Amino acid sequence: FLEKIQKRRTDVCNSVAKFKFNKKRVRVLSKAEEFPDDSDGVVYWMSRDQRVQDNWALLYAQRLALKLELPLYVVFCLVPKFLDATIRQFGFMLKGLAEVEKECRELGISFHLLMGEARTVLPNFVKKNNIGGVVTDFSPLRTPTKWVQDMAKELPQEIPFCQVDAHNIVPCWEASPKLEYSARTIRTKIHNVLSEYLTEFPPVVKHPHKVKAMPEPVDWDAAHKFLEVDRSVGEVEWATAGTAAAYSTLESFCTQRLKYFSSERNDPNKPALSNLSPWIHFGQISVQRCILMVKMFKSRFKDGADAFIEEAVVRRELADNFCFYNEHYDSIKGAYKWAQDSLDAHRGDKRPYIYTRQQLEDAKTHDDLWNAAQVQMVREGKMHGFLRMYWAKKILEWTESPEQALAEAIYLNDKYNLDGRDPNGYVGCMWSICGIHDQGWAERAVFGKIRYMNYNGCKRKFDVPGFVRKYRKK
Ligand code: FAD
Ligand code: FO1
Repeated sequence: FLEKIQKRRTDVCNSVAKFKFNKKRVRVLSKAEEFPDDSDGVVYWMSRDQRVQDNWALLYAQRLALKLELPLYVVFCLVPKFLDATIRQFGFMLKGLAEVEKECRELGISFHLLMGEARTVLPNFVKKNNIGGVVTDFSPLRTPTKWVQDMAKELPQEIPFCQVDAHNIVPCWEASPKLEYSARTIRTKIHNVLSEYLTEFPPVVKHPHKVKAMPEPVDWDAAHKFLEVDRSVGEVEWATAGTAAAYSTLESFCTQRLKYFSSERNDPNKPALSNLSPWIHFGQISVQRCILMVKMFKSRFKDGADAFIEEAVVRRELADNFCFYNEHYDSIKGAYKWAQDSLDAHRGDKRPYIYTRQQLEDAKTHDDLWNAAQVQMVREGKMHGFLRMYWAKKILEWTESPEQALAEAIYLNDKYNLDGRDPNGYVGCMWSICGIHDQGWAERAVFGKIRYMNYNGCKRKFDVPGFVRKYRKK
């Protein structure tokens, strides 16, 4: 599987220097566009896309470094806290970065883990190593966006600084120049240009231009000590961090689950999902790679492949579009007017149950299916996609207000899911609780026109007692 992928890259071309790089993936963030003459290196400031191969940002940085005959540095700036991430997510991320460090060393690329926000640690690194230009990757979320904006201010003005969307197949700013209403409106825009962007990747090659001295190995213990996070959340057994494990998950998906993906992906008792979201969230695998691989199986499993492309391309890029163009992407204020008005009109409706954050977190509601879904998320770090909708909608029904419901859903989703703290998550919670990317439905108590889901609806779709038995609280 791995050899097949590596061969496909070198078949495309044996070096990114000769590859026709699609400039629409790049945004220049600085006034400066040219490297100062006496530069001693190029930096790729890695953040969202934490992998070496199949990474358009790293490929762009290497292409510049090869052209200017300069050494290449990859720098990751570790923050002590990130939204509600715990040791569970940071541990997974750091293990994946250790694999990046190893792969960089083998390619003669200098990998550095700096501790602190980029604006406090990266400008010094740039000066100390006389770096002539910085490339970074793209996330539409407000915290990473602020990191990039602050960096653009802190970097010396003569240093070119650019951003590459290495996460989406169609770059977010190319897919649409505005906030899209639903999957229906963005789908056509994406499919119209997909063939231009869904290309093979050239390989990141062994870098010929040497840094003065390769860095000391990263002190991963110091990195763990540096974190100021909740250390009580257990690590996840089923998912091994890193790109190698991501590839084997992709392989098992294509060979064993893709054929059921279309028909059984909404049944939490059936092994039909790709299970790729933790590695996709941390950028340890490229969605573009996943799609290229799934397409190789399309002749055998057409429905599965089409359904996967819809989810992993259209739905995922729609989530980035929402967070990129709507600053209130995690607030009721970010919902459509019809939804805000409808939730307001039912603000005074009596809630059938009211639960506190602690009761929700401890899976102590009256609903055994909801509790089982919560236990699955806490225990395995990944709640089944179909259940996330039911789970979030019940939180709307069982809390004082839509604002509180959204806050609880986001808090729990970000704290326990490995794939949390992601545009997909904010959109998932907003879709469930205030109907973004959805239409209005028959008006009812509490929900207003927000799409309703209930226990009996789940019983019609899958074996609820079977799922409850698996995740009963120990
Ligand atoms: P698969 O069904 O195999 O999908 C493959 C990939 O397609 C996913 O990894 C994801 O990148 C993308 N995808 C699938 N469904 C969606 C969707 N509805 N919207 C956007 N992209 C999608 N996804 C996250 O990545 N992080 C989250 O924190 C998250 N929270 C959610 C919260 C709620 C309330 C809801 C309703 C959905 C949430 N989702 C989230 C979307 C979806 O549930 C997960 O992406 C999916 O379950 C991840 O598991 P998988 O990779 O096995 O999914
Ligand atoms: N990005 C960083 O550049 N530095 C970090 O220390 C960091 C920690 C982190 C922890 C959990 C998590 O889910 C994401 C984290 N990210 C970090 C952000 C990530 O790279 C993406 O930018 C975000 O997930 C937004 O898409």
